[in-house]
Amino acid sequence: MSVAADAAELLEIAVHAATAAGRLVRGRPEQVSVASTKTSPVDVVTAMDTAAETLIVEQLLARRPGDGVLGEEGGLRPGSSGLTWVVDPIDGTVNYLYGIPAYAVSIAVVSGQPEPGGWTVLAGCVLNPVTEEVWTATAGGGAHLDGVPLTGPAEVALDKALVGTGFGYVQARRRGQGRVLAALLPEVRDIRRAGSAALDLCALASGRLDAYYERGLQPWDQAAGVLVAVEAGARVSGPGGLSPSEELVVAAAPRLHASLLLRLTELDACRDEA
Ligand code: LIP
Repeated sequence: MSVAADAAELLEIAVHAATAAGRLVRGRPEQVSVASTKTSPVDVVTAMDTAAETLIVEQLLARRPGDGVLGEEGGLRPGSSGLTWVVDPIDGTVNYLYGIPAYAVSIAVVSGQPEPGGWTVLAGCVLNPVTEEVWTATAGGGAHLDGVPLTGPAEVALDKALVGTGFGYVQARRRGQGRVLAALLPEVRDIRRAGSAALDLCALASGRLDAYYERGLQPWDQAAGVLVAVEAGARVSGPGGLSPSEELVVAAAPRLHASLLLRLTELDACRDEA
């Protein structure tokens, strides 16, 4: 089977699992409560995050038992096939907790090390259970929204750019992000904080944002969304133009990407404030 066919089959498996999880998550109980917290008291996990991840892992391993899985809630489960699924069952958990309809199921499959910079993302999908929009991409195969090809963000000047961003869960990180945001705000069209990196990267790929940047994204927050943005034609990098990573993700059309990355570097965007 050719690489493209392999990728198409992997994508079909991802979409199938995301659709099942989306159905489960959409059945949001009236009262959603915090089951536990992680890196800080505001970094929350709900019972639905865990239930959705369990369902996704079952679906993926039923089709591909030899693969590994890196999940936001369950961590890394190594495989023997050389492929690893990178899973965020609910990206935008705080939105989910508050009933804000901006959260997503994000599933990607990678070869290589299951970490940004060490992996090659082969296929990915991001599903918004509320709008039922499904963004998909395969490496070299382009990006689509509900099957329609995406052409990516427009090239605009920084001072005309609608910029998406987000903030971490730890105070020192947020202080640093607030410093950068305060400097950038008067220099752009406006800022949007939707609360889900996966949806932000897909919004960029769909031309609903001109640029996006965020420090602190975990592998599962960015795996599928970065592939969708890249395959739609955006330039996506980390600091210094290297691979996108937890340090920083910057995404936009090539020229805007260069000016935003330069400005974020000047603003020392990768420095937290103790
Ligand atoms: C969220 C990201 C978002 C970021 C939040 C959080 P989660 O992921 O998608 O961009 O600003 O702090 O990391 O925790 O909902 O999976």
